[in-house]
Amino acid sequence: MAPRVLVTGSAGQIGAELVPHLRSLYGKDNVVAAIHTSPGGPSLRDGPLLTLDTGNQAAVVAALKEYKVDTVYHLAALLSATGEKNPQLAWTVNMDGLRNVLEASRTNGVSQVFWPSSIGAFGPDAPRANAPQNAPLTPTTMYGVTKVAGELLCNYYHAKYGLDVRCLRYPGLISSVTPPGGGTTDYAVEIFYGAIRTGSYTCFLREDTVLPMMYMPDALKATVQVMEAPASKVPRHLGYNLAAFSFSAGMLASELAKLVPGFRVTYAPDSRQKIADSWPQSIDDTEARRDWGWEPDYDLPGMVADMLAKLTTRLRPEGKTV
Ligand code: AKB
Repeated sequence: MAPRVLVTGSAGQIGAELVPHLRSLYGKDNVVAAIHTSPGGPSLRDGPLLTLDTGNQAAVVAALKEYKVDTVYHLAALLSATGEKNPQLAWTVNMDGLRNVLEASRTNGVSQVFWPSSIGAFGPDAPRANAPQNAPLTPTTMYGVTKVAGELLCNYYHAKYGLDVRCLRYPGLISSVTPPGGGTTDYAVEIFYGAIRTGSYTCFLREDTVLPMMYMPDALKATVQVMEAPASKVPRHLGYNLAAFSFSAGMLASELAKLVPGFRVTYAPDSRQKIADSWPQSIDDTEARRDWGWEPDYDLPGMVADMLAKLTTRLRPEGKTV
């Protein structure tokens, strides 16, 4: 039987693609998209859609009951750069929302919860290269603090109440659907818009900044894979390290320039550089591969070619110049 799913943060970077993906797998009526401040795109409107503030536990409970939900993907959160501008709000949105969802879930018969952690959980004490699963987690951003505390809370709910919470540490995600918003890795999406619209881009990170990244189709694949794996294959309820490829801003610019002749990138690092410098450059995801068979499909050239083709079609319909 198909799960009855609630996705919070449906208008966000992951939600905007995860909702249509889950609806294609489980049926439109079985996936409820919850939005908060942003209305979200048309793809959310071909199934149940509701406005939900995850800061309000009673409202979360009401949504679970109304739609007879048994599986929650709790994606509503502030990202790293927005979080550093307003750390108190980041704590409130990211932590109160998670606690409310976990508590509402365990008291209302929800059997599975997915929650996204991030490479933001790492800090300067983790090795820069191939950060292992059990590296010290000492983030220097409020976003990272909420990711570490959130992982611990997920793990607690599993140990104390038996709630089946599953959690991935996503790398920077690159989406052809959702415009970037509030992340440190957003440059890797913005750069495509620059290449297509003006043939140029000013990058807010240094050219040599290397970060772990992943194309959204792989992130969707990993998310569904970890959620559908039998419980015996998912012994970890803290976040699983997850990796696809790592590149520097300069490497991405060069790869794009192969397909967009004359593409020019300049570099003007801002406050987000400090956040990027506190994260590892690459991630060891051996446990995800071993436990539930994780394997990415896209490498850097594959992602760039696909992303460019999809965005070009969207931004320049019928060959018109934007
Ligand atoms: C961000 O940049 O804040 C996110 C992340 C790496 O978690 N994309």
